[in-house]
Amino acid sequence: MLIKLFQKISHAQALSIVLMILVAITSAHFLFTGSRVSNASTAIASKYLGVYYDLELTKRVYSIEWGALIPDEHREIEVYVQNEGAEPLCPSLATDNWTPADAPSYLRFSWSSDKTWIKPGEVTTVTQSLHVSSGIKKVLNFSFDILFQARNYLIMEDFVSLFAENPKAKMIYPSLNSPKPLNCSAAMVSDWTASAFIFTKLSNATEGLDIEANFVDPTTGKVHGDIGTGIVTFGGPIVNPVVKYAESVSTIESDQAPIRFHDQDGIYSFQQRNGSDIPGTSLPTTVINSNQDMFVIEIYRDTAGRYIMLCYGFGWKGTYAAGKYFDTLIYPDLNSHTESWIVVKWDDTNGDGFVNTSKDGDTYTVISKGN
Ligand SMILES: [Ca+2]
Repeated sequence: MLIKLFQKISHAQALSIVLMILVAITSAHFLFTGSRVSNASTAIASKYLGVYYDLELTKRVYSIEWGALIPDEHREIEVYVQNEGAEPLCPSLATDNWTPADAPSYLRFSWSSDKTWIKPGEVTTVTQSLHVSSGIKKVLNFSFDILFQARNYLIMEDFVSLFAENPKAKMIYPSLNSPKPLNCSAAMVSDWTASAFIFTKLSNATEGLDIEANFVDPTTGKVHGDIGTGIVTFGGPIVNPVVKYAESVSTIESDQAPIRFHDQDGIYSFQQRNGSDIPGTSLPTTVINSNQDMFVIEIYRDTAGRYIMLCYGFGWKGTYAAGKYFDTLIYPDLNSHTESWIVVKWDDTNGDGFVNTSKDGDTYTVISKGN
């Protein structure tokens, strides 16, 4: 019918009819929504990140045009982010400078990335999403900055992607045997018991002992596994050669763990990788394995690109407490754990001689954390 109508009128008349229809549709749209939102974001990329509109990496992104938005609309814009640095990076996006200041109460920005980590030169697709609240009433303009940031260290929040869902995850147990690699002592069954708190969260892990040459090099204490392997192990440097290697001052720095065990004449403490003391972490051996202990949980990436998670206390109770602490207080709230390492003191507050969770009466005090 429309074609027949057009045949009976001039070209100019047809054009004006089309315009009238368009205006009618647009007006109806405005009437229906009651408001119209349009604007853009300034894109600010940190050093070592290149942000592009195209996969060929020819058009750099300086701003994101959100265009016209209506209430309850969800808009997604994809960009390509390249690692222009020399080491793997984990991208993360943040927002800043919202105008008006209360805009985040009706505009929700979120983002996702195809890859958690991008190798040097590699590209990941980042999807930016903006959702407009259905309750927005007034016509307004907005603007905000999008900060493309990156970090080169791991944080607890990465646990799911780097360990729990990693098809190349390994759980290495310090064996009860002796002799062992690096002259480590025989471990205790409690180190294994503590491991269960994490092992149950790993969907694809293989298990092995520190005396198995395909898990740990018997001469160096270095773990085996190609890039991307996620390794979890419990027990400290006295019983665990993986930890002993990671804490040795003779180990190359890029293979060293962030935190180090220190024994000063029977006073145990934790130090940073650079040898500086961490205040508040000293405990005499007389209270360890009795009613107090101190433990560390830490994750880092080694030179070969393996992800490593170490958990241990000064004594066996501290190691067990580390497992319970991760299970009950870190894992359920991973998103708020942006630290690479955490040192916690355990107290047997309910005096039963056993390691209980905080709900069951014992006390856990965060002494220090960082990345
Ligand atoms: Ca207790």
